[in-house]
Amino acid sequence: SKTPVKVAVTGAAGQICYSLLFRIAAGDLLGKDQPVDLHLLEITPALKALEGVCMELNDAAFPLLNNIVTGDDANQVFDGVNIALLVGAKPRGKGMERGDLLKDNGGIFAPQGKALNDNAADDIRVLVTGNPANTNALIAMNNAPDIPNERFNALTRLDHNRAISQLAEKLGVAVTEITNMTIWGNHSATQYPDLFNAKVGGRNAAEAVNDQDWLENTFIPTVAKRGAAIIEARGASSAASAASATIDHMRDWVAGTPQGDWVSMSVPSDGSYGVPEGLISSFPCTVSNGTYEIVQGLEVNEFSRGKIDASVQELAEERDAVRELGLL
Ligand code: NAX
Repeated sequence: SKTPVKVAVTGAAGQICYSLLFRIAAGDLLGKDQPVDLHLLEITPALKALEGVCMELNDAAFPLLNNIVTGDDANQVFDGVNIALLVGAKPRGKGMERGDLLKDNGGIFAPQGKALNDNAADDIRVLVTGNPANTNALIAMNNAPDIPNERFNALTRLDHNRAISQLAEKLGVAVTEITNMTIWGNHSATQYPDLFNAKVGGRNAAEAVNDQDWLENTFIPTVAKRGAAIIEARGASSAASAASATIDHMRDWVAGTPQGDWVSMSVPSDGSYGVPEGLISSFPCTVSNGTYEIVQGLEVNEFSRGKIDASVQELAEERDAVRELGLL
């Protein structure tokens, strides 16, 4: 039988992980024939709650779940891991300044980047879900000099999936009819979901919609503010859908994207589409043989250009702020 893949997950006692860990153990991440070891990191006060989650994981008797490692020491928990899903982060409290948020998260993602650098397996792939995801990924990447930069991604797949769902609903088609969706920029309210390069049943999505007012004033803000709408409705932030998107991103990074389609991944920019190198920004990406590439040559019209530039500008400001804090 296959050697188990070691999957590290942080924030393991939190609400996203209450869905995510069970999906991984069920084989949704790496396939129904691939055993997994879960390496679960939490902060000390949450270790008791994590013990409860582990009891439930064991109670599910997942055939693919080979072993569980838990702890509050990143150097131990990240030992030999092949995949790291960095979900745990410091949420923005009431009245908290953005600078404080970046600083608190820097205190998490700088040491975790270093711990990955020093302990993870050579083939380590890192996906950051914890917010501010793009900048947290940038901090981790900059604190892991021995891991190639392209191994650090951030999650914009939930935004991508939300955009597909909203468009399918608008046009009254199945989500499977929607392809070539792109989220550009930051996982934040400035993100840009692009219908000009998306397709519906093979046809251009912006043309199929044929309603610039809906595109600009309903579609984009609905996708960008969906997180707040979930909180308003559920009384808690999106968790199962965020877990599902985290699975989607890493599964596709490992197993590849379908022919003719692409997915949105926040990856270190190589300068494509005018996004400065050194930022981790969302792009349309294809994956084959475990390696992703930014899709080249897409048309960026004037409307799209303005939206992408605004979101990338925000990423640059976040980078400058964490650089000033000495986190890069
Ligand atoms: P929870 O507050 O339920 O869980 C977070 C967990 O992380 C807690 O158990 C906490 O103890 C743990 N934690 C804190 N610091 C840690 C550290 N240094 N090491 C290990 N664990 C640590 O939050 P949850 O709803 O699970 O969300 C987790 C993160 O995902 C948040 O930052 C949230 O903003 C972010 N999200 C990102 C999304 C995306 O699309 N990129 C969407 C969903 C979600 O909002």
